[in-house]
Amino acid sequence: MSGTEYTASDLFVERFPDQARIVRIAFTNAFVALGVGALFGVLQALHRTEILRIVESPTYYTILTGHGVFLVISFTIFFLVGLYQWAVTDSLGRRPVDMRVTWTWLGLMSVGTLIAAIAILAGFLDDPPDVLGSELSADVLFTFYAPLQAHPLFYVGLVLFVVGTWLAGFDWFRSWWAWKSDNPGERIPLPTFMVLTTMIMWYISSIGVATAILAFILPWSLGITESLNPTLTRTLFWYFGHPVVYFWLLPAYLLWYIVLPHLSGGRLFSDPLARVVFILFILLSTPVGIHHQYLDPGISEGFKFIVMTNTMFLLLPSLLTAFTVVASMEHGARQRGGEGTFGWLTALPWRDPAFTGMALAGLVFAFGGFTGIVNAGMNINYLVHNALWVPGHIHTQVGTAVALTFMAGTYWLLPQLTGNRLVGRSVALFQVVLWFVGIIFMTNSMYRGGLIGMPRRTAEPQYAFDYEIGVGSVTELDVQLALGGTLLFISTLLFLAIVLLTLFNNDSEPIVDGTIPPALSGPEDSPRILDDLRVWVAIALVLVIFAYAFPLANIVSRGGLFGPDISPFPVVTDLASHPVTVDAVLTLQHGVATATALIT
Ligand code: HEM
Ligand SMILES: [Cu+2]
Repeated sequence: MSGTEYTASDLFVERFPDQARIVRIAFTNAFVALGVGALFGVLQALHRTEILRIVESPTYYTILTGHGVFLVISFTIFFLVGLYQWAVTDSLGRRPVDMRVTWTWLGLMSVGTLIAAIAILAGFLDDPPDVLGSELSADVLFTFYAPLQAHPLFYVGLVLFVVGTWLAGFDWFRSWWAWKSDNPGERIPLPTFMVLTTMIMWYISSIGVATAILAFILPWSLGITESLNPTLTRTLFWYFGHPVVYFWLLPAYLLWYIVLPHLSGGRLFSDPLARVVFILFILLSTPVGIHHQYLDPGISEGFKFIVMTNTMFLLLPSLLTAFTVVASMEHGARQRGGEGTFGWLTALPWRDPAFTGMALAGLVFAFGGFTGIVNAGMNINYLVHNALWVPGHIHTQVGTAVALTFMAGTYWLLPQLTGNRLVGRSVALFQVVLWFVGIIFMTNSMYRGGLIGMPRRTAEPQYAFDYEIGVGSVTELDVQLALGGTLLFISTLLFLAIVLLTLFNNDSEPIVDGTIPPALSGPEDSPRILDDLRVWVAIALVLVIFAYAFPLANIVSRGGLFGPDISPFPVVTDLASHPVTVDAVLTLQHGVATATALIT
């Protein structure tokens, strides 16, 4: 792999001190968000289960908004920009063209986060201050679409943050262009290839949320426009809301493809396959967002059905990844003397927290994948929609596959970014295993609770419901949820403590091998067209137009660009004047009764 012609003792921080500083700052922001998010997480777990309630139930929404936004926007994306800055610099072996650009995007993202965080945290005040003519508040959850409305500053913060990420992508493209003119005809080094393809996907998808905010939600929250079309903003949100999950996931993929094989003692199985996977994400991740709207009125079933089919194709890159990464691990284990059909598993470096964390994260990812298939199916989605099952799925995916991989990756990267030895390797090993155990308890409870109809996003899930449970009891589920959440919180604290102590451990010598061995099957084995990014952008845009032109045209023709005014509560349907609706309801009731009769 070009750009990596240095020996293991040449630490990243020694070769690129300024870039190491950028990565450290980005990681610090990420970890502060992780800490606050985890605290809010455990508060939710204990509140919902009525084990410990330190806030009033209405404040639950402030906590839930903070939990979602700090974790899935600040933690993941700050980690991403840090990791990608490292990956580009390391694999191209060069500094950014202009460091002022680098500092600018880091600054924009940090200021944006701060502004949005202030708007959210104001929710804890009894009497939030008036700013710019309206009360500071942002209890809108991380899916911040209408009819929920936040203070304008919340959206301004988000916009600054996203513009920061766009500029970061530009910075990395610029590094690559500069490298390309020095190395004409060479293949893009794999880590940089992953960064560039991720950013292309991000540009294509984040334009949706930018449009939703700038054209509709922000003017509406500022009082410039009277109303908006909620279906339109929801659809624009989910246009970005599905690909954003791959924005969280692809840095984890980068670590699985680049670092995990090396930690296993071997080499990546196939560089071309990794390239194909990242290109598949450019093509497939955006045209599927409507699968979050199966239950939304105003989008016809036909479009939903097409989207369901597209979604199933997304299994392909994940299955390819599972195959390649496991094959690379097996190769590594056999290099270390592992034998037999399964015996090689014991030859893996299970005492290395970086390895074990990533391997366990990958294992949990498989469960996330299976439950994702359930969510994606139009019919079974109706069963789990808005039930606790969904956070169960979320915590196996971004909450573990991503978060645990990031923590494990940090254990490998931190010594190279600081020049300090990792403090407490065995505590780190315990920490990643504790996360794994915690997530099993918490998501087991969430999945099962969801199946018996426990709602998500509520402080009072027990309110007026009697859950019919086949196995175990509701109390047992509650205990598991609270126990799992507490273990996760302790695990987070341990992680943060290890990171902090390592930062201050500066009279030590790091023991870490930062070189990345070339893949068994290198880029020369793949067609050059894979590196022609313009081709993939063009195809991706065509697919997006196919998937969205008709539904969007439909939504706008019915609800108008700025919509009918929305008055969310209470929604009154005058049944008498809608005989068709009455018919539909009666038919539905009849259908349900028949189905129940058939089952029982
Ligand atoms: C200390 C660890 C954590 C605990 C105890 C925890 C707990 C919870 C609980 C109990 C809920 C359900 C709230 C409800 O629907 O009423 C929830 C929701 C959620 N969690 Fe976590 N969580 C943790 C870590 C994470 C991480 C690391 C991520 C992502 C990186 C994450 C992302 C989310 C998201 C996106 C939701 C849904 C928010 C919404 O519905 O708006 N959580 N969490
Ligand atoms: Cu999705």
